[in-house]
Amino acid sequence: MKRSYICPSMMCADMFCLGEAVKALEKCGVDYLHIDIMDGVFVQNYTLGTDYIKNLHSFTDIPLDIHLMITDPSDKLERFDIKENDLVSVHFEASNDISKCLDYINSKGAGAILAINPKTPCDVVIPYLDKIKGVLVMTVNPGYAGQKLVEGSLEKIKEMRHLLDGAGYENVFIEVDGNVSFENGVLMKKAGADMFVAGSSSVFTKQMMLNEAYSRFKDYVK
Ligand code: S6P
Ligand code: MG
Repeated sequence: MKRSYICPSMMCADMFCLGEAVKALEKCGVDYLHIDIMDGVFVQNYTLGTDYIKNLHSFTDIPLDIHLMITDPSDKLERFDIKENDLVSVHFEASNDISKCLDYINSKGAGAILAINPKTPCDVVIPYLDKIKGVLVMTVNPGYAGQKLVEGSLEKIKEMRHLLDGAGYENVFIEVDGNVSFENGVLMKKAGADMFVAGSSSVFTKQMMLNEAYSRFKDYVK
């Protein structure tokens, strides 16, 4: 059984207690902090930005999993403080030049991820398999936390795993993002997901303390 990676989604953290949340997540030993960057164009919402990433890098050694929901990222990637060991995902639907984006991310020593929206078919990733560490299968339409899982998401994860394995890319991981609740996490893992973006429906649930929710989620998806 492959190891699972957990990435708490920082847009779901209480912004007034951000430092405490990051320290608690350090203690938990989380793998990555998931950082949602939205530009109000590719998606309707605006969230975190370049300064947030820079400040977080100086505050913690936890690597970042930067999810860029912005139009034409190839023109903008240089504005982001990307460190070695970070992961950076660009959306297939948003990119004017995907190869250029992936090459740039790889040149920084970070891991490149290609993200696809729920309606985008799995096979669009095929031309890029040599350049990516993972694919990000969105299981909600990007833009907001707290949404319901899009129907067909589990089948899509299975299809993606089948496609990757069939093409000889067993090492390319599958990240899932959107309503990755405790229960959905288990089903997503079974379907072939390796990396779990944990937001308001799991690690940042209001029902329990952050460290308690994290260790519970870890038990569910391990
Ligand atoms: C959504 C964004 C996500 C959310 C996460 C929230 O566009 O990319 O990373 O922050 O999905 O998790 P939840 O459990 O509230 O759906
Ligand atoms: Mg995200």
